[in-house]
Amino acid sequence: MTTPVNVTVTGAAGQIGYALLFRIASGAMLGPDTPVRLRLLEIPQAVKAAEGTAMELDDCAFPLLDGVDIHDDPARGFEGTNVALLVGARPRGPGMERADLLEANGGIFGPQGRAINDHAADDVRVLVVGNPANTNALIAASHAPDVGKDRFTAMTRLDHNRALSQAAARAGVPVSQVKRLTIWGNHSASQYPDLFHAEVGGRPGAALAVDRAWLTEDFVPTVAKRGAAIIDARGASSAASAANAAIDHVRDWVLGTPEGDWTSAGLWSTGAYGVPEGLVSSFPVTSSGGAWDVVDGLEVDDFSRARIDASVAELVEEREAVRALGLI
Ligand code: NAX
Repeated sequence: MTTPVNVTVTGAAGQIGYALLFRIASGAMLGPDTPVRLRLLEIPQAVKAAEGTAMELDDCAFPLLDGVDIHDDPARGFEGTNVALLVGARPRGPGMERADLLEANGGIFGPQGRAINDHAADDVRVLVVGNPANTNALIAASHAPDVGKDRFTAMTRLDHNRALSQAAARAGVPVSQVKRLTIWGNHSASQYPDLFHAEVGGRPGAALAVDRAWLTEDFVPTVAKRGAAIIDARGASSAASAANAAIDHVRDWVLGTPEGDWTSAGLWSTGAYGVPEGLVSSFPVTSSGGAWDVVDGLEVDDFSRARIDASVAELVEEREAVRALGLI
């Protein structure tokens, strides 16, 4: 049997963790030939609940699952980690200011970045799911000076999948016929889902975008505010769809994106499309050979430019705020 891949999941006892772990252990993330060893990282109060989840993992008798360890110490939780899914985060409580939220999360993602730097495997790949995901990824990467910045990513795949589904419904085609959509910017309400380079049911996405009222009053806000709509309907935030998006993100990163298509991921900017260097922003991306590449050469018209710039401006503001708090 090949050596198992070490996968660390933080916030493993939470609702996304519960939707994620069983799929990783079944082989949905790294493929049917790759055994996995799971490391669940939780806060001490949630370790017992994580133990319950580990018992259920045992009870599934997954042939690919080499073992499950539970930790409340990041140094141990990231020991030898090849894939780190940073899901656990501090939610915004009642009356909490944005600076308090950023500070609380800095207290989580700074030490986790440091622990990844010191203890993870050389080929570590990090996906930050916990919100504010882009800025949490920036904080973690900033505390891991020995790890390449391209190893830290933030999840915008759920937004991407939501946009695929909305575009397919509008055009009346199966979701598999929507390609080359892009989420730009921040995983927040300011994100910009871009149809202009997409192909929808064999036709240019621009043909759908011709209906500007639909584009600006329906498509863009429906995708950007979908998280709130789910909370409204379900009484709880997206969990299974978020776990599914995390699986999609890591699978594509490791195994590659399909020929002729691309996806979206929050990456450390090297300045592409005018996004300032050192922000973790969502881009159109392909993956091959285990590395992401930003799709280059796309023409960005004034309509898209204004929306990308607005979301990037929010990321700049978040970076300034965490800088002022001494978190990066
Ligand atoms: P839950 O509150 O159900 O679970 C969070 C878990 O994290 C808890 O078990 C908690 O004990 C644990 N945790 C807290 N601090 C920790 C630490 N320092 N180390 C390890 N574990 C820690 O939240 P859940 O619904 O699972 O959501 C998790 C995060 O995903 C939230 O920040 C949420 O906002 C974010 N989301 C991000 C999405 C994205 O597209 N990027 C979409 C879904 C989701 O909203």
